[in-house]
Amino acid sequence: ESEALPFIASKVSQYSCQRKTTLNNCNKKFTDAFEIMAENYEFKENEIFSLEFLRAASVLKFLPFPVIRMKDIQGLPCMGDRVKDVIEEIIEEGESSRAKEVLNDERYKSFKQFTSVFGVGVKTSEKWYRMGLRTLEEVKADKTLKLSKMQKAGFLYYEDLVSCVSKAEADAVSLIVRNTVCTFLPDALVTITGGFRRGKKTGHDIDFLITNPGPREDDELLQKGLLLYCDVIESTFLKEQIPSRKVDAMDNFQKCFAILKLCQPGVDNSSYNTSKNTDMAEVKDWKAIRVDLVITPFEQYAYALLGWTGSRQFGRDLRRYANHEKKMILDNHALYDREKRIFLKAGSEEEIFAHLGLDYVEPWERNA
Ligand code: TTP
Ligand code: MN
Ligand code: MN
Ligand code: MN
Repeated sequence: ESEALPFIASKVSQYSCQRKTTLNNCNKKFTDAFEIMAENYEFKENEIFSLEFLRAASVLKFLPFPVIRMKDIQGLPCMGDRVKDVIEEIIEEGESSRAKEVLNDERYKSFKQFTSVFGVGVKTSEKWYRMGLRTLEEVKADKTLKLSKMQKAGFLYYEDLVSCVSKAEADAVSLIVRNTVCTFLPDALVTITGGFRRGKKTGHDIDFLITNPGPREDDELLQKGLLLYCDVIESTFLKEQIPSRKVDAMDNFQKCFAILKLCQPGVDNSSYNTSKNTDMAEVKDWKAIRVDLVITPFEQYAYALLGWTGSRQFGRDLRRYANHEKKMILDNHALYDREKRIFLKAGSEEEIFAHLGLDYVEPWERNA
């Protein structure tokens, strides 16, 4: 079927859940700069400015043509003055001096390094930066620092974890997770979510959603011997709990931010064998891989699937749309109608979009 409608800028919704955003981004030059700006504001805990650039990036990712003059963005939503300044500079100079300044900024560079470690967020980075630490080498050398269990694992497997996860590795891990889950719960449903479900070819981790139809017997599922590191967070969800209205709502599922040991001599691990390991007798034939495992009750599966598929921006806009346009509250567990004061049940993502009065958006069109 052909959907070649003429493009009308003023008809573009400000909500990415009303747009179809594939991975074909013809404005990468702009969106890369916006994402650097947004990240810098995130490091400064300026959520408003950060979201402004993330929303603008999301709009340009959706545009079916590359922006070449200012006229091209006329009428588009989310194009504030700060955003326009960056666009104008890139059109005129080929690059943004503001984004370049950020990339050369000492604080940004340190935060970028610190947050690349599993278990280190903005708060920890801030603490280390205030102590005068600037590089990961300096952090590692500082024996007075008390690292969390998660951060210790992050440093231990650092090289593996910063290298991207490939689709082939995701498929291999998927087999392992499925087989293991199956020995505990033969009827369980295991689904890859996150970036890989949206069609991405690489990721920083692999996200899994696990649900078991019927009675709940999944309590011991996450203690299963194949994990190098596993921090199990017990479910804190209370029945009939009103969804959270926060922009970046965390959920209360039992989950596990894990590191899995993928033993696979077939997988390309040339990067390990080239460096310092060459003269050692043993060649590393495994790779540490970040895996998020989320266990959901069967009734909440559709909501969890929608939330964990992302993208992050798509999820933010779904919740913002529900809240501001429909007087409903959406999170990874449920959808609550504030006016009718009822929970809206859903057995599939399609039903959730229908509850919200939205056209269905396929996972590969949620790369907002
Ligand atoms: P991520 O795994 O962080 O992101 P991604 O899979 O889109 O991309 P990457 O390749 O970098 O891994 O998160 C996946 C989705 O899960 C994201 O849309 C946000 C959602 N999520 C929650 O809903 N709750 C949580 O607690 C976390 C950590 C993520
Ligand atoms: Mn992911
Ligand atoms: Mn990520
Ligand atoms: Mn994840």
